[in-house]
Amino acid sequence: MKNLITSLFVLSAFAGLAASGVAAAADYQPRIIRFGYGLAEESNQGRAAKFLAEDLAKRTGNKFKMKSFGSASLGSDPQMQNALIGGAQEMTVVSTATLVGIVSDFGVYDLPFVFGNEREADAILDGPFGQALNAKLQDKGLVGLVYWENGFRNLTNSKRPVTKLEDMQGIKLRVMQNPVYIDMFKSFGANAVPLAFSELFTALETGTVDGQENPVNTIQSSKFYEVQKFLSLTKHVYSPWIVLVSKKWWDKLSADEKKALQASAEAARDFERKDSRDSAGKALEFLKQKGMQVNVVSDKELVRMRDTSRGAMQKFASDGHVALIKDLQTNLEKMRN
Ligand code: KDG
Repeated sequence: MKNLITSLFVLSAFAGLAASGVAAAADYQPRIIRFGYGLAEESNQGRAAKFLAEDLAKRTGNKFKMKSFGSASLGSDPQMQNALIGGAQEMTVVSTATLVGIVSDFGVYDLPFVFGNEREADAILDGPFGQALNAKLQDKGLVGLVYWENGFRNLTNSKRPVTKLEDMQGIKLRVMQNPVYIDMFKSFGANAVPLAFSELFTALETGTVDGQENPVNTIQSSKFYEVQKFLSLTKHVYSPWIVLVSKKWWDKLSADEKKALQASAEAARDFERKDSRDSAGKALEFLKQKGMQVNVVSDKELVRMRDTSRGAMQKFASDGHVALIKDLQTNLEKMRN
């Protein structure tokens, strides 16, 4: 009898320990991160989001569990920005062009023909200029961690090849919801139609708009080749993405957690830029194989476009951004000399 009682006691002790162990395990909740983005899962943006989640889990021993939501399933870029500000979502990656309603200075990255190549873009974005711009997000409830590459933007449309400025006359061209893009394409003679990215494919498919402009990686991953015939390589703007964190959530993190998140974001940045650049050439070949008629716009015509778009730059400058533009130009001149 005595042994039976002892065994029962030992068993119940083990059960208690096991339960408390399970309880301890159940009590441990990894920090959940909802990371929203606008492009398809199979895109440079989606691959970088996956890389970030894996790197973060590895770097922190699964202390963070990042769940990625692509194809604007958590909302458009502006909607996700607002969700972060309100604390309803932890992270996103968005186009800097959609941030101008929160910090108008981000419109400087939308000015046409500013960056000559990716090297210049990386140096400005990752250097003091880009970091100073990021700092302006903090009192708006956002933390900018790093910039990723959307890339150099090119024109597509269903009407005709754009070989010269005049070919844009009357084309209903979807642009991002951003005054610089609207002013730029109006100056080219296009009928600029601001529209959220998530509505773009349907707008092209139904003929609501005739064309759009995006990097070749996006044209491929968003299947625009299915509804666009002509691709004209202009590289008229270098477009960054920015990885954002909700400041409400960020402020609850420890110093080590912030350090880990920043380090993973930087590792994902380096992965994403390489992936985007390695993919761009393949994307262009893919688009040709899918039947897109591709033309390279001549330097002479690009100079005409740049000169014609000066009005958009001047309008942006006159809206309180003269010093910002001068600062960017000084940084670029230093790099080029
Ligand atoms: O959510 C989509 C954005 O991240 C970005 O791709 C936007 O380039 C963009 C566009 O044309 O809207």
